[in-house]
Amino acid sequence: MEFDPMSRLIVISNRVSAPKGQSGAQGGLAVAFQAALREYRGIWFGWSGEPTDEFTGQINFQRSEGVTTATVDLEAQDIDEYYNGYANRTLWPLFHYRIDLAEFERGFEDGYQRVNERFADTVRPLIEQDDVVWVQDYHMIPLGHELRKRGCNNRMGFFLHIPWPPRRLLSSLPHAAELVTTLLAYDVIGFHTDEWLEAFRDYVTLDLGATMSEDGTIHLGDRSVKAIACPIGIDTKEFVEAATSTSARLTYRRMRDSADGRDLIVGVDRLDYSKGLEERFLGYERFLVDHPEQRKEVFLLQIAPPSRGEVGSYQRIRATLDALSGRINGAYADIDWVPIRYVNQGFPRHVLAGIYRAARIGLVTPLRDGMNLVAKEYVAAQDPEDPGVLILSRFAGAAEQMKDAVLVNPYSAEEMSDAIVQALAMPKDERIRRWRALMDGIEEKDVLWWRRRFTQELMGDDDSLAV
Ligand code: GDG
Repeated sequence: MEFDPMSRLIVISNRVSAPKGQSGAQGGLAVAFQAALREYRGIWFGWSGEPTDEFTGQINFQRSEGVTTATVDLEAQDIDEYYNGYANRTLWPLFHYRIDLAEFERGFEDGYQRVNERFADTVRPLIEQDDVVWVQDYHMIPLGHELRKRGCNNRMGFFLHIPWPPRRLLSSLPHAAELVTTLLAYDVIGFHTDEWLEAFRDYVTLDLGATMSEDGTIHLGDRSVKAIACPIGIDTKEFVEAATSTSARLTYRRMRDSADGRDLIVGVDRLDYSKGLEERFLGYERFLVDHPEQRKEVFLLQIAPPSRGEVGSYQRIRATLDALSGRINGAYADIDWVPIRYVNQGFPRHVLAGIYRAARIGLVTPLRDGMNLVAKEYVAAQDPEDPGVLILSRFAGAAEQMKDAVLVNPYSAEEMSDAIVQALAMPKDERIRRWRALMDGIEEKDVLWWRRRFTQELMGDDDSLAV
């Protein structure tokens, strides 16, 4: 398709981040969308994050630094059923292979459908004839279909930030076929990895009866959809700068001083069962048990800001980790050493960057993860002359790209313990060689690459881009 210079980009996601100016550091994704919206004079639409007594569809527009955001408030029942319900109690666990945690309730399904219809009704009048629409993530799967029903013939893309589950697993979702069929309303569907893409193709060909042409286009009825693997990156340049900023240097010093000559192992994750924190603590405990001579040579700093606290499975994982960190510390601590510093709060990005840089090991061990940006941030923050070692779960989407990390099976405490030993003993030349290869990867495919790769497929606007 030829790029139309008149096309605007309409990004739609559950939550929206307005630019925060020079002082407020933001995640790479927010920065990437804002840059895209400036380039294409677009609008970023989504839920404000706020409740309202009655849904009116009234849009709150804000314009800041060349970016227009448009947000709506949702009723408490919508938030319960759509966000805390279907999105985070049904789809999130199921798509992360946790069928044991998935809750199937008709009320959630109805709420999800209702909110997607409300979003469609609200955003539809904002979409002009030549606009291109890009919908984000599992909260909004049926939105494209709802927009088509409302006469929207624009180019529309969808990106899934979490894994796509295997076919047999997805079949356990009531009305899975209907839900997946709505996805075919989009023109382009993006996943982080080949693995998720293949699982999606399996489902639509084997369960929905779609066919696939040689270039990977999926055909079902009158729809033809391009499904691609398009791995997200971080804003690598910005993160390197953050890691060498004055504030990061101060944090680095503070960490080194408090480490008192010991090696720091760091983990940074939203407090989520998919991130494998329990298994990480158990793997680290295995290391302490198997290598008593190394015990007081290291410590683990686990930063885990709480998330989705209204959902029962998140309350339970939090309680489990409180108990487990307490037990491990009680069992192995000495008067001058504690094995785990477990911190339930978030930190500014430049502080995180300084902590990453001070850490000899980045321990990133999700049980399942669409991509995992922490793995990439850890690499970007390292000192090129003396880099640390990334230990990465095979089940993170990032493992498909980051083959020079020490890859582990997070379910195996022994493998995790061995990987820690290997990383601590790794000679400097091997650390540098592995880090360089990882860094090359995240420099080449950063968040800008990701955004351009997807919009190129959607808008056909940049032939010069290497794919
Ligand atoms: C979803 C998918 C996919 C964490 N603690 C703090 C903090 N963070 C930041 C990290 C990182 C981000 O949050 C987490 O990103 P992840 O990729 O690890 O995970 P999800 O939130 O689950 O994101 C995931 C991603 O979407 C993008 O497609 O990679 O697979 O699950 O940037 O640094 N940031 C600050 N303080 C903290 O304490 N400032």
